Amino acid sequence: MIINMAATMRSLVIGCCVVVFCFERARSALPIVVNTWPFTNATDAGYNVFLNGGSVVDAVEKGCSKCEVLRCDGSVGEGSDPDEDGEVTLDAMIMDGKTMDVGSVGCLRNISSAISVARMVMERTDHTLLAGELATKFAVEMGFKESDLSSNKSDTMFKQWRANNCQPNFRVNVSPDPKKSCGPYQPTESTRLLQENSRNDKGVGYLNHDTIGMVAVDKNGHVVSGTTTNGLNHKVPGRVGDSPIVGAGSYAQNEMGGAAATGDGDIMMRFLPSYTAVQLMGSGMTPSNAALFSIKPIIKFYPDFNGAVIAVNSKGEHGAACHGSGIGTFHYSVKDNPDQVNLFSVKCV
Ligand code: SD4
Repeated sequence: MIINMAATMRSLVIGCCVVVFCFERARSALPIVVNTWPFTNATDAGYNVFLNGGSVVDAVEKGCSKCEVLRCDGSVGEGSDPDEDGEVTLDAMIMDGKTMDVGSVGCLRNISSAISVARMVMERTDHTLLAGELATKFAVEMGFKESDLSSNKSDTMFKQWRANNCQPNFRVNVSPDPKKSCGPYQPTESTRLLQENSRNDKGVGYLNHDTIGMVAVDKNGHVVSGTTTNGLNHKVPGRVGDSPIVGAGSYAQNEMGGAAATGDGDIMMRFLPSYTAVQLMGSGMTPSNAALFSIKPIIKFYPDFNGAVIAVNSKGEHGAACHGSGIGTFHYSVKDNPDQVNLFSVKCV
């Protein structure tokens, strides 16, 4: 259910844009830009592309780029959430719902503009996903500059984590005991049961909003989705999350809509929630219900999972759903008029 963030509608100026906390039913107006979390500068940047006559693909790229450059919330993009070795790597994707073309990058090293590299994969190759070191090589060929993605913040996060015996971490069934010690690790003989697969002790229950997921629809109903993120803090080096995976991090299909996810990607990517939400909207479900039903199967298997999905149909109606005490209430940003960004909230189920 979409809820009110205030008893009466309130507006304030955040950065360059007017933000209004909304509570009425999600209306439809095109063009529209919708993104996860209150990253209103990104929403604004995406919508400005439409005002300047740009395409919906440009809108999603520019909107997501804005968060990479601003490091929205101090945690999207470079400079935060290092892996176990202290390195920051990025995941991103962009999907064009008109052509069903996709470009994505996973575990991208040393290139800060991951969403733009993803767009290059979409437009300059016949592939869908490039990963790691060789995705960096591709980016350099396409004219991107290499740079160190770490920062004082990520270095401090890494040092503190090491000082805390590398807690929490994502290792299981290894020795020494990963709940007590840093690596290097070796596999143990035994393996654990699914029921023991708690996620809250990994720190993923306390999201630091290190991902932006965006859906934009132009005035002709052309739908595009995108994501960009540094993934999860202290991830195992080489880890690729849900954000660059088609149907998991985001999905777009004209005449149906678009969706994007945020949260515990290792779990979410097993259920393709963005794909599910878009298909449900295609069969007539409201965006709010489509988002809700896309996360229900996840909850069944992982009752302590934390995550959220935004959904926008091709008419510009939107909704969201979330789960988990680590989020509680999920906020997302919408811009469907030149004057203001609207912030919507949903209580997690
Ligand atoms: C991931 N889904 O890599 C991302 C993390 C995220 O807000 O969304 N954080 O698992």
